Amino acid sequence: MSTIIPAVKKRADYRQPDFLIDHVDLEFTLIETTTKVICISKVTRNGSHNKPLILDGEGIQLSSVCINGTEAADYQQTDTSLTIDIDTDTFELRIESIINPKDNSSLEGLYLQAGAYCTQCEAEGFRKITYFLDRPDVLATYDVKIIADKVNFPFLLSNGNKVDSGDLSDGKHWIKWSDPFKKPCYLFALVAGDFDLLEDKFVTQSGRTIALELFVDKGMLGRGQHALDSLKKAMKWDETEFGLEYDLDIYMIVAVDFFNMGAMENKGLNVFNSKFVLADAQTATDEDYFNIEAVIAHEYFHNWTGNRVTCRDWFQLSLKEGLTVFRDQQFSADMSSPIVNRIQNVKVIRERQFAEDASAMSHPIRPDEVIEMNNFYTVTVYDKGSEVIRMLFTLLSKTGFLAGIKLYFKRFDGQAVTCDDFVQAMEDANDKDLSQFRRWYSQSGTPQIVVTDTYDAISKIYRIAFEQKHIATFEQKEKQNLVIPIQFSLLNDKLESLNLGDTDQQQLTLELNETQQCLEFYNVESKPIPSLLHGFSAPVKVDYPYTQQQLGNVMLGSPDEFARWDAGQQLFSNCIHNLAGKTELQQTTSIAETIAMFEPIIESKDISLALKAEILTLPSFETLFQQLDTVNIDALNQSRKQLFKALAQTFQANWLSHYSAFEKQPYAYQSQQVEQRKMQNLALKYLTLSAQPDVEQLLTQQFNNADNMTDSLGVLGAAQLGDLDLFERLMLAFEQKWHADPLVLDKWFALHANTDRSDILARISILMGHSRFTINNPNRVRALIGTFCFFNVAGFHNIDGTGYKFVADYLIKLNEVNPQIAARIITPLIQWQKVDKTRQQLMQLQLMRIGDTKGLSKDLFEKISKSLP
Ligand code: B3K
Ligand code: ZN
Repeated sequence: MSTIIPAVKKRADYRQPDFLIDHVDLEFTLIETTTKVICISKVTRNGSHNKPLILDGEGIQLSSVCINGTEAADYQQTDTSLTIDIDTDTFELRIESIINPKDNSSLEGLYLQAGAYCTQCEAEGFRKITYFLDRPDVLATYDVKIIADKVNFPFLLSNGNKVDSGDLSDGKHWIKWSDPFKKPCYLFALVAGDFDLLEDKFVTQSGRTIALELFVDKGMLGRGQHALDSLKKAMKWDETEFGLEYDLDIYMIVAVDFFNMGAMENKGLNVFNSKFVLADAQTATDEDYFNIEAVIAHEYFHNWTGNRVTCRDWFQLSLKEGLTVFRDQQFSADMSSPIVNRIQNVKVIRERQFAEDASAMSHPIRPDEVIEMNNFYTVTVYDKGSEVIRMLFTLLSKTGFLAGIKLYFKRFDGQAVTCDDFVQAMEDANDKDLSQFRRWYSQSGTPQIVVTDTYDAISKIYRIAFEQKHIATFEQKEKQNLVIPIQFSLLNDKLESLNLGDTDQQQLTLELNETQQCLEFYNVESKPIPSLLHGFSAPVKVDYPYTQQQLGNVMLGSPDEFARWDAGQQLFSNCIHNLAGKTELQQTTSIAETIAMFEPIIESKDISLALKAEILTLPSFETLFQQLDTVNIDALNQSRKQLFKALAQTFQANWLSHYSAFEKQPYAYQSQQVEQRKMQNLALKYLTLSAQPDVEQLLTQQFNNADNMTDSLGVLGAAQLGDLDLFERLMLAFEQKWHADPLVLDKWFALHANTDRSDILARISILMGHSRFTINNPNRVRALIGTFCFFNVAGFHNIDGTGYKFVADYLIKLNEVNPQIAARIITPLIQWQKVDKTRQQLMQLQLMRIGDTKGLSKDLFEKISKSLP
């Protein structure tokens, strides 16, 4: 690889900062390519030492350095730092410099895109704005003055409260903001532009009135209400559930079109990807509505878990992210269907987190080594991090968990702390030893729980043994036993749950902390079937030698809805994995037997529509992929399609009745309607696959009559799955209708990218030239290139290697524009460990090509160097 090797940072190397900054005065004069930044910091030496002050900075043109009002001469600059020799212990440091927001395509630091200035500082973007101690354990209050042209930038926003403003003679104006809460620089934000503004109020539990302001692109006001409503729900929920109230007098959210992630929790001024703000029935799907509510809540919840108590160093990222994801998941569950939510959470773990654990990028939720911090905003840190918090919630009970949270804020409000500090608070508040549980923070990998059981008909004793197994991960060979809460129940052959305790207790939680633990049950009349891992009580894989018949019983009889869904998924998975290599007759029989087990589900009137739709949805290719050690991609893809089709044909009549079961109502994002649309659109997919004679008519009708995006996309998805010519016609009509709406067009780009046709690469190349496509916008790149990479199995993994090469070519270009997005999209390419040798070599070849790129970013370097053998 052609690069100078970037430095590895280690968690164990943490040292307190040599200097502290407790107040910052910033002044920005916004000019496209020459923005002037004046940063005045009140600096104090931390402890007694004579080390110099070393500030971080990247791509900054330094104009002057003054100490206590006098120009300093004694400083040295490198590409990434400014070292100032100083022997005073407390001083005022004034740094004036120039930056270029217009040419900043990395969307990190201060950038100008689509006529608006915007910042993104987490994790280490503040150093692209000014020389500073860019680390989360330096907490300061900020006063910020922004000066800009008044016509083009009527809104000048920053953190905290607006304290002053004025006009200047040259058509410019200025606004001054003051944030009274101490914060690390990663929570700093500035936005300047012209927006439409949606305003509202929230009265807190203590009676304070908070001004809510939502800034959207001109003309988008009608799409902001759902986000604002979601914010109010989140504010209320955090008061009721966690007793946490908002602290500033104003809460602002700005939606921008150019953004690397979903959103950012800057103090009092959240910046959002417009995808997670804007919604109306015509342009947003039910899923979009759901995600907006969840992301708005997530960023809001950060105000306490992240901002008031923040991270000591970036290795502790899960301190705020794992906890905040857990909080947003609980919120979403309370706002809609808990079971559908839990299933979605688990899919993320099984499809993506297990994949990360099995790859060269495996890391514990609290990583030990990092080259580029942006590479660690991962499903492991976020979603497995949330599962770890959830296990604490299970082990300590809701009351115990909330007591721990209370103590955590009492101890650490206003500080930058560690994951250990968090666990300590949980431990102290509950008087429970969590020393072994702490290993979840330091150990990577997916534990496997092997369950075996025996039944003795004479003594009527049932024994069930749980064993935890840990396989080595790429970066960590030695593993230790964890504390794993396993919730389970036992079913008899009449599908009744056995009583497992003294009282009427159907479910037990085993705290598995040894290699193997065995439980005994007496007076058991016949051999029961265990229903395991209720609610996905731990992020593990469970291995029990179920027969298909037993799985069928768990699916029908378990008292836990998650376990019922999971059993159904295992039934499907087993069937799919066992198809290859069988004769045609054997295949037909096995498929028919599996499908027959779902008859009571599809015909059930008792089961909720949401759960029914989930049970009748096949496991994704990604989930199936993660269940195997080595994968024959073509066979797996083929077998999944085979079962899909058979399911469509066998239940054709049921699909038709499900499709037509509900009366059409005007669109509302409301649980019952959401569930009905979900079922209808699932049925439509199956009807299309079953080659239902009048299906084209059904599709066209729904497409033409749809008053909402969920139903329109439902048609396109079905037509695509059925490989119908109609698909192309409808796509054309869709594009004509939505040409001017980039967020909607992203859905169209993504559908194209996921098409299973031999001309897929030509198709994507043409779309790259589409007038609305630009490599500079992460949403467009994710929609087109990201979708191809992550979801188009046949195209990406084409055995001729063209898919890999295509992606590599693109990533080489994207490396120069936006390294963060390039490093996200490369994920499927570095996950070559489970595919066949031929593909492994083809993938590695492309990784080497990218690795040889001149000017390779740290982001890509880290992933490629780890993944190449
Ligand atoms: N904290 C931000 C993510 C920042 C990502 C930096 N590459 C959003 C969130 O998790 O809420
Ligand atoms: Zn977050």
